[in-house]
Amino acid sequence: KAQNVFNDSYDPVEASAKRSETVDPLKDNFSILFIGIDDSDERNYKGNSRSDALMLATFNKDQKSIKLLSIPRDSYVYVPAKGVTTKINSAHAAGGPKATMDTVEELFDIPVDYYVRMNFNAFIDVVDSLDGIEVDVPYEMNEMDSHDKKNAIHLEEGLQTVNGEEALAFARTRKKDSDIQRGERQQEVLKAIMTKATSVGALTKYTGVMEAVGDNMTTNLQFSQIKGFIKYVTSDNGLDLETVKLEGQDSTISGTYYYQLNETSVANTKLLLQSHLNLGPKEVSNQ
Ligand code: C30
Repeated sequence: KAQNVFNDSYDPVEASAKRSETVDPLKDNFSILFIGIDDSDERNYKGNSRSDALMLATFNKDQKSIKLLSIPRDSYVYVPAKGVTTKINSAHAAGGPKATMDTVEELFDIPVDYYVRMNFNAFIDVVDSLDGIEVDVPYEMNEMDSHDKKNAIHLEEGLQTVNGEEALAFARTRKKDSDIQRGERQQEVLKAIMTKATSVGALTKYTGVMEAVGDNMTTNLQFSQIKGFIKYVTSDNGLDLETVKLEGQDSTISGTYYYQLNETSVANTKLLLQSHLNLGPKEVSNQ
């Protein structure tokens, strides 16, 4: 393993097969897959956790822009590590971040260069070390906390700064609407984290954040790369981040619930992401 401030967190994976040259997040366009897993100290699924929050961010260096796509956890897709079409969140249980990255690469035919994976505990630590994030709570809610204690978190409707536990409840709740709206809330959360992390003065907090998360977070990004690209995606006007949505519909196959992605929406998203990464035929190796 390379020398890194993350210590426990740094986990290099094989470079994407869809890249012919090494990517440098300080110079090139690149992508990061954010993986939130349904694991905590209490649950401790020991590697069999599922990726219940899955978001793909693409970064374009010339525009200094970010596109953030939420991929519904029940999406019915081909999972190469299992060799079958099934729920996307099972890829993580089958083969961790690498299997999840491979699945997303297959779905959109783009390279997934990096991942950041965290469980409930790391997520709370990140939000708390940023002194909370601002979100718009759509309705009053009573939700469980990270220890699965029922009704432990109460949030009023409206725009507010929430702490780590509250942000987790906001990112997990779905009973009053659906997993799709939950995915939109997760995009809002990640955008709020990035906004706060790129705000003036936040850089000094990073070391603390990274020490706090320990092995509750794993990533193949180096600390210096995170610090560097956060600066490079931020312009004087702040963060240019557009959220992207995948269309689909509820579907039951052999008695199991899936989210059937709309083919046109997948095709359009593929083109959007490929063009945002400025991929020519040369960079996409297996076409
Ligand atoms: C690198 C940069 C740019 C910056 C540095 C800062 C960093 C490192 C930022 C990264 C931030 C990341 C990685 C964010 C990840 C994305 C987010 C937003 C993650 C959210 C939190 C997280 C870690 C995981 C969330 C997982 C989710 C969405 C759900 C798991 C329901 C069951 C059966 C019931 C159960 C019920 C609820 C809440 N639960 O939670 O409870 O397992 O949800 O829907 O599976 O369960 O249904 O009926 O038993 O009680 O209703 P869950 P479920």
